Amino acid sequence: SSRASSVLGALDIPTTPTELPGVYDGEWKGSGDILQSVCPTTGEVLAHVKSASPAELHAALERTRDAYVHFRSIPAPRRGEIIRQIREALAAKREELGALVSLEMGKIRTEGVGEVQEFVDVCDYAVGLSRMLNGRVINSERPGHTILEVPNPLGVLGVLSAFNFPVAVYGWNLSISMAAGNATIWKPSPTTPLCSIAVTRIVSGVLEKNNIPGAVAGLVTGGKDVGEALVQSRDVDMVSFTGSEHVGRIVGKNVQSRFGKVLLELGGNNAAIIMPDADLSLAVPAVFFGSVGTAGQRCTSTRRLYLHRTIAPEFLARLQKLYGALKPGDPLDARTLLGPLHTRAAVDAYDGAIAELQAAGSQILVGGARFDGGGNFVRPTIAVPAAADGALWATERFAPVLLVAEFEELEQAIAWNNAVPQGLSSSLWTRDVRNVGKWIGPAGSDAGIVNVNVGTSGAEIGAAFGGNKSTGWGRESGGDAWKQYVRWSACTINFSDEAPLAQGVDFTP
Ligand code: UN1
Repeated sequence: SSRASSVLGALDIPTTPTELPGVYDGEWKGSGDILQSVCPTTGEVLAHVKSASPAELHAALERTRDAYVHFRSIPAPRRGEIIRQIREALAAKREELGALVSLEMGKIRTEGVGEVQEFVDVCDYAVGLSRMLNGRVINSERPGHTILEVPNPLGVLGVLSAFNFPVAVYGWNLSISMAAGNATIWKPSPTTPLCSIAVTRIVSGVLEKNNIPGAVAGLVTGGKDVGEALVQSRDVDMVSFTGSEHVGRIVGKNVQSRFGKVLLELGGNNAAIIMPDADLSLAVPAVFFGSVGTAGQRCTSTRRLYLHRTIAPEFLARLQKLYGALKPGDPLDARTLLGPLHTRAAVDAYDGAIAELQAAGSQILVGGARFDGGGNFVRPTIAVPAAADGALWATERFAPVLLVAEFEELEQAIAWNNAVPQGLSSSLWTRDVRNVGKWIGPAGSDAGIVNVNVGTSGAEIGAAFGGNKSTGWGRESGGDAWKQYVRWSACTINFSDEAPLAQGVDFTP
């Protein structure tokens, strides 16, 4: 369609029937299985992408290792300068890349552009970090001795990313990994190959201009077989995986069994708790964005809503009003707030979730059915299950389905917040500082993200991002996340003329 070709044309991506090379390790290639990029809004095939054959994956891994050996010897601030140039190149294509995200993934325009901005932001962070990859000097118990904690580059990072953030999550990993002096090899979701090709073209352009091996930021598109080979390869020192708990469990075990490092970012089943003193004019729109934004397809989407009994009727009336005004539309159209689900399979899963809720006696307040016609559009749904806890609440449904329950005491709501296996994000709405203390303290939310008067989704890059429990405990982007992307050495150095043993041990023969 002309809609698609104008988005693709702006990034010099030819449209079907051309087959695009989907592998980059310094050169573009691809002779493996053909991946189809399908537009979730129209169902049209946007492109055919030639994925990595086993031999190409093998070669790419070798080149990535060589690239690491080259890259680790470049001083970190100089690496930062290259990240700065990547930041500039991405920012220059912010709108075009954002539109591609909307076209291929299906999220709305402002969120597609926002995702590119997230990559730009974390590049800025990584540029600064490149001058702050600091170790420590520790006092030794022995005279004339000093202990250093030294961070060195780790090696090769494998990034396996999900369809829902086809640009930003790679950005978090690549930028920090480059600052740390690693080479990175990316296996994106098989359903968003164009986003990964467009990003890699921009990044590789900068690398090539600076005479840096392209395999510092390699790309291997492909399906399960390519992902498995990456996960099992001893050439990959750390695997950063974003996706389902089911696959994450397999990835985690595999990497662990060869004693590699693994960073998991798995399911979210995030709750918002609304206290009676909350400012509803802020809380209602925040829950609306959290549950319906990205059509409910963020790891951080709001999936559970706990309302204090006294404000529940008013809150629900106001929320339902916002839901009622939502219309599905083309995510490329700047006025659209509700885009499609990413795949037909996701629409089927939505249907299944609604059927499951109904069978368990839940009351459907709004939504409850897909939209007829083309595209993967479904009605955002608010449901009140028969019980306020139990199995229904424990699963992540990757669709705009919000479960609601009422509570009397904050302690009860916190107990429900913590009662699920997942632990990514959580949000409390109150103006009472005593509630805040409970919420962020030892008896508070057990999630990795614990917000107050801020919704569950839409985190900035400054803090480390990630979740606890079955979300996998991984941390990415800001904060201290970089410390996982290096190998640490404890170096005890003796400057003295004697060599005493620690702990006063005497081993004189
Ligand atoms: C994800 O859904 O995998 O906090 C990442 C957020 C975004 C990132 C979400 N900054 O919602």
